Amino acid sequence: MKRKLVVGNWKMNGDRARNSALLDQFLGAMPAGVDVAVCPPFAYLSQVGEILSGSAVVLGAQDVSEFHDGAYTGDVSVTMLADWGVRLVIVGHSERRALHGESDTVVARKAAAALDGGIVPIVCIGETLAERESGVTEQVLLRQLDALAANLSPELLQRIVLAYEPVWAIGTGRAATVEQVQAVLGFVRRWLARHLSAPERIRILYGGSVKPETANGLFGLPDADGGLIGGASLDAQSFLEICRAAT
Ligand code: G2H
Repeated sequence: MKRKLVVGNWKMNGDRARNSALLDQFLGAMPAGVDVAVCPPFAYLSQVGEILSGSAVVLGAQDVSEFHDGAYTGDVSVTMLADWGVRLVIVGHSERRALHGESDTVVARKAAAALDGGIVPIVCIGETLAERESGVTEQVLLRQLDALAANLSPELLQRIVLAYEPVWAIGTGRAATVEQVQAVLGFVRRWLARHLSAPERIRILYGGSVKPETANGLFGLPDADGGLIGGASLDAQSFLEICRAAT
């Protein structure tokens, strides 16, 4: 069985004092047997990278430009992320898709840029509540996944991490049921099988209001290889409990 991966997505939260207190508490009790990463805002990558150095926790980022350099005010390139010691980057989070108009193609290009710079992209996919209720969940996922296959060679595709995050379960406290999650993860795994020679090697995470109480059930699913954790990753005890559930 693959080792599970638990990623804390801090979103636009934190400050120097809180970051340091959170990580001190977390690192002091971090369980073995699970891969863990945290993705602070860009502003704190340097601080968090220093705190994590020498620990087993991987430094991640929340976004990357699809471009390598140039006149892209406010953007951060993969080379810059690598310079900070970043090894994982979230791309296509639904908040970026919805609030910054990122299309499936842009998301796929960001994943390609990350891989080109030696950083593993965690590509987020997921449907909105309206899409689920109108019965088009699989079509939406297929559209998002097909954009990846159109922009990444099978060799590159084999190196990504996927995160299924139903938009209606993000930050709402309304987690998807284990049956709903497994149905989608199984669908994604079958899509991977059509495109890759080793689909089982891809890690598929679940994200969306994961809490210590729900982590065990989610991580026990046949196709769940870990979690992308937002709100609960800002509390050291909750994040520790979720990481323990993944061991
Ligand atoms: C989903 C998740 C982390 P939360 O966005 O990416 O956040 O756990 O707060 O729903």
